[in-house]
Amino acid sequence: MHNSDTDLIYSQAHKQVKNFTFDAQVVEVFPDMISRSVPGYNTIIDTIGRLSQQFVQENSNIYDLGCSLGAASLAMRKAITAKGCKIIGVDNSSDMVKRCKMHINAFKGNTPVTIIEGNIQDMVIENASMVVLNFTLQFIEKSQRQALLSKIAQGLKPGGLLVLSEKISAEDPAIDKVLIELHHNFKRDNGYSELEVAQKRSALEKVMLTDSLDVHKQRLAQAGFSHSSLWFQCFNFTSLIAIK
Ligand code: GEK
Repeated sequence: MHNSDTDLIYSQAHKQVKNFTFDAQVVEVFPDMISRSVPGYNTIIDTIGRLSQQFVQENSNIYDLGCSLGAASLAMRKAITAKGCKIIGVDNSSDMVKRCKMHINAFKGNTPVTIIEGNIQDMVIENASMVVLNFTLQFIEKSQRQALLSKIAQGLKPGGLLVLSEKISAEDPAIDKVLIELHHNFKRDNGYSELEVAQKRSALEKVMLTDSLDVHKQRLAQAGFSHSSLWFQCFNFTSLIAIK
């Protein structure tokens, strides 16, 4: 039995699997899709809330880049105690932005949230005490990732925090294979069929390109972050914190 919010996008055989996009069909099932596909997603969202309580400074901006339906923005809005702050969520999918605005307005909170439709690569980041890239950098072209991280570091105040969550590839192919298999098992355990796992993999192949943990850490150092560390890993899904 499935209800209408269940992700069934790849449950039937597609003649040709198109590149994955964040369209209306995906938006409809997104909360179900992300929690059944990303191990630790809820833990990461909760922790982003906790980190915001710790790191958000008074009279500063908080950015949620690639905000989808605003889960991280909502977690931060609930947790922030600092005064005079503004949360800015950005996504370039108009279907996501439409639904995100409804979602945000359905909850109350003291910190104002503005949702903007746009490319995070064109956004000005300024007076920021916290920036979240929760599984978004992996959709940016590899050659443009350094520039984006450098811009974020420049827009952060001293002591400001970046949360960078990414699906990674392991340097060692033998380990990579094990992590991928564990992830596919996780999806099967969450009710995805063999066909769904295979078709989703091929839809993401060209639009989601993963880096190793080392590459992420080097980029963060190059961008000007003084400290960075992995704080979460489950299989090939990770989250890092970096402090300016
Ligand atoms: C969450 N952070 O639930 N500019 C703006 N948005 C973009 C861009 C871009 N260049 N590229 C991709 N996106 C969310 C989950 S999902 C991750 C993030 C996933 C957006 C895209 O439209 C989508 O909404 C989001 O980044 C990635 O905490 O689905 O694997």
